[in-house]
Amino acid sequence: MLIKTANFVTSAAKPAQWPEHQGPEVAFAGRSNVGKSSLINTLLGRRKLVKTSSRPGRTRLINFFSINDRFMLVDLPGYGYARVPRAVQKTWSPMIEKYLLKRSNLKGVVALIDMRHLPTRADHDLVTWLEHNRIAYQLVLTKADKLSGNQRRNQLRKIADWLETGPENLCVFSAKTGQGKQELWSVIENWIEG
Ligand SMILES: Nc1nc2c(ncn2[C@@H]2O[C@H](COP(=O)(O)OP(=O)(O)OP(=O)(O)O)[C@@H](O)[C@H]2O)c(=O)[nH]1
Ligand SMILES: [Mg+2]
Repeated sequence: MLIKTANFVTSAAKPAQWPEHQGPEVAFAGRSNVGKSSLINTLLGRRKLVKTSSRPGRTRLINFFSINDRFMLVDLPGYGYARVPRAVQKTWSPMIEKYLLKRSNLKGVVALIDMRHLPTRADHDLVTWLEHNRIAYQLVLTKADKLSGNQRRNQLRKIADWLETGPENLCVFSAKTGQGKQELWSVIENWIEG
């Protein structure tokens, strides 16, 4: 994918704030700190377009980015971060759920899981929920650079087992080395062209 332009469009807390449809959309979901914002920056080859942070809970609103004036990438707030105030947590999941269910130009969801750990209950719930609602998704294992080759192979198999899927359905990714970037782009291209 040749990125000619990548621009922040808006942040939204509620549907009225979603931007008007501008072609197809792909969203990025996963636990706080899993690397959603970093992954988007890596895909776009822009180091600082999307704000990232070593502290979980950085992204609190739904952020829309317009790419090549043709499609949008959507950075979602992370789930499952206990230290965010309860009141804030409570507004998060309905906000995300509404977006995923009602956004008619949404073509697919990239679901991120930290490769160093087994998926949490919340990760599992997200996958089940996406399947139940027939939303196309691609699983991505993040932070692959933090593991050795052997550890990567082991974790890939374990996580696939845990999610009751095959390792070929998991895209191994690193925002640091760019591993998995082309593979993920081809999935996204299929969604936005299909
Ligand atoms: N080594 C390494 N670090 C990563 C990778 N991806 C993300 N990180 C680091 O993990 C931390 C969290 O990354 P973010 O991209 O902000 O995570 P997020 O999922 O957007 O987090 P929230 O917005 O809080 O939900 C940052 O310190 C990143 O630098 C990766 O592939 N490799
Ligand atoms: Mg983020």
